[in-house]
Amino acid sequence: MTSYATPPISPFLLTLDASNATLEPQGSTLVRRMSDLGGLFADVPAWERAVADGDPIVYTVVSSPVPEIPRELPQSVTTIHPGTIGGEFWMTKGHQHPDPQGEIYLGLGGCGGLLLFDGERTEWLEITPGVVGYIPPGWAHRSVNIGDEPYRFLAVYPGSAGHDYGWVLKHGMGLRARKSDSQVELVPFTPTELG
Ligand code: PAN
Ligand code: ZN
Repeated sequence: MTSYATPPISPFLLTLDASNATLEPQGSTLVRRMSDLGGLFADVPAWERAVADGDPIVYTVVSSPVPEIPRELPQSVTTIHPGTIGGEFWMTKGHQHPDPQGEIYLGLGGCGGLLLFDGERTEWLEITPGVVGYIPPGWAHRSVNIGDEPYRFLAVYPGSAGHDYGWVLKHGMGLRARKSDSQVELVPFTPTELG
């Protein structure tokens, strides 16, 4: 038998209810409200009004019990609610993996965009139920709900990857996803937006 510094957890079955975004067994749940998304939307006054006007839940992340430690392969289901701030679709904070590691997203419900940025190049992938988006190592990633119903996806990523949110605040994500005549309009970040 292989010996590990941190023993892996035991094999188990995970039951995924895609329409309710529940996992059984279930680990922790993260709730991100509008007030947690400071500095991310271009229209700051519109973001401030949304925070003052009930500070809605923008997205939740329900995790399985697999820990975020080296060699494990954690999973989680993200649900982003529909909405816009100053015309920009509701979205996740977005992050870079400090330990450059790949990740997959499987669409479960609704319609979303996966925005990828490696510091120079941007990619935009649209994800619907049954579609897998691949995030290569070194690409920061953000998810966007581009529909009128909750957008849900399963994420599977290496436990050593980590989550660096400061990278996105500093470098942006290359593009913003805006609603325009019921379509998605991708507009570049302006240099003055970046610190
Ligand atoms: C996902 C994300 C999740 C929430 O599980 O962590 O969708 O997005 P933020 O972490 O950007 O708030 C993932 O990419 N994990 O690595
Ligand atoms: Zn990630």
